[in-house]
Amino acid sequence: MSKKRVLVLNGPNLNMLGIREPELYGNGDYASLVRYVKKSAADLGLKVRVAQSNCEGRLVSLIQRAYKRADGIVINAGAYTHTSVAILDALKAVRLPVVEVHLTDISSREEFRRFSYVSLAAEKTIAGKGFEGYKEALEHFADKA
Ligand code: DHK
Repeated sequence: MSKKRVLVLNGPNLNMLGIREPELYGNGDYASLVRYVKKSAADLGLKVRVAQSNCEGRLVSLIQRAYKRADGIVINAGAYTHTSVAILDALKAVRLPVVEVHLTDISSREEFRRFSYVSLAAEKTIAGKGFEGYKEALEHFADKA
């Protein structure tokens, strides 16, 4: 059986990990997150593509590109989580299973972070577990037959 292909997508400011608010997001930088995701995927027997963009339209295009090229999407849309109907529509358009990830617990932060458009397209949301949340999201796809 061929390996499942998962697109791991990160939105704005996640490239600033290690620098941005370490008390919230931790000390690990974006390169170490990418390494962690790739290692987790390899351990789970998944084929992974990891991408990051600060631009909403670019994220929409990357989601569209996943159509017929990926079996699932793991997404941390950063601040676009709370604002982007365009990203929600793209996730719905490609009809792929989606797991939403957040490094922090968005339900216990500012009021404006409590609502997530991405959740409306996601099978599962994992928040507040740091890098480990990405591994848990990949496990969701590895567990599926
Ligand atoms: C990342 C961001 O950049 C924020 O805008 C979200 C999310 C939370 C995270 O916890 O990974 O509100």
